[in-house]
Amino acid sequence: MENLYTGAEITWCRLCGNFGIMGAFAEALREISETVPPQKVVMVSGIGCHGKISDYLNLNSFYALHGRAIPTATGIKLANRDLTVVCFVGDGDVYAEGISHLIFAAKRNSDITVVVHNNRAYSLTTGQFTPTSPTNFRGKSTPEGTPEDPINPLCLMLSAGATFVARGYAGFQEHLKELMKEALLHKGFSFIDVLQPCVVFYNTYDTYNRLVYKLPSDYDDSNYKKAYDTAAQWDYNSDNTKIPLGIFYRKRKITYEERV
Ligand SMILES: Cc1ncc(C[n+]2csc(CCOP(=O)(O)OP(=O)(O)O)c2C)c(N)n1
Ligand code: SF4
Repeated sequence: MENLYTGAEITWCRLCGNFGIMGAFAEALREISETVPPQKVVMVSGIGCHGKISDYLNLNSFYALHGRAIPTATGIKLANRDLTVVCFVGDGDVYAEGISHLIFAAKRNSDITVVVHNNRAYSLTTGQFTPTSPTNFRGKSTPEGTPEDPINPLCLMLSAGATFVARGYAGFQEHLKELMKEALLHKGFSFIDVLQPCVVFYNTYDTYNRLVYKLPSDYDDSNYKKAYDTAAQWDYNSDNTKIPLGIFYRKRKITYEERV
């Protein structure tokens, strides 16, 4: 396989979690390139620090509008069913402005993969709070702390009908690569929320390094109720509850493209 990187200058901050996400994806693609040839892959990114991944990887790519990566991706997939379509989106991008698109793509079981760079801040625009920021998060738009509680995106996706629901951590690149391979090969709507520390506006490395753990190898990912309970385990406002990582739920179900 040819070099996957374009050689464009990378302007992410040193130690940004986006490096772990891009590295995991490039390696995942390399390992499944016989099944999923890179020329059949399309990346669709949102607008934000995360979106620059489209500049750095030498793949077919589309910079969508902020919040609109998913409808772009579902359209590409519907019209070109032999393509593997992957969205790289931010938590501000997809859990705020683009939330309805995320819910409907999961509901329809559109055969795309969504990777969320969840740094829990709008970072490109210098640190406003997003739907996953903890209560009292202090940023440019909330100097006295946000008065809102965070959402739990995994519970949301399970409720909406996603057929592959996972959480990864940018600090565990090898583990994230395995999640990405499974997500790309899954037929149906695949969702990976990736904990992505932003070293400038919300540096969560120490907290995550202390709290994350991998789901055990005998975890049953076909059990919906168990998946929901496991997803609800992490209290987004707590610095003490453990954070499970892995594939929470997986199910084969007729896709939107198969139905239409
Ligand atoms: C329609 C629209 N709304 C708002 C913006 C301004 N905007 C650009 S990037 C951004 C924040 C991105 O935050 P997030 O999606 O969390 O990505 P990050 O920068 O953290 O990777 C916003 C609000 C825009 N470009 N277009
Ligand atoms: S501001 Fe945060 S998210 Fe953006 S490149 Fe820097 S560390 Fe990464």
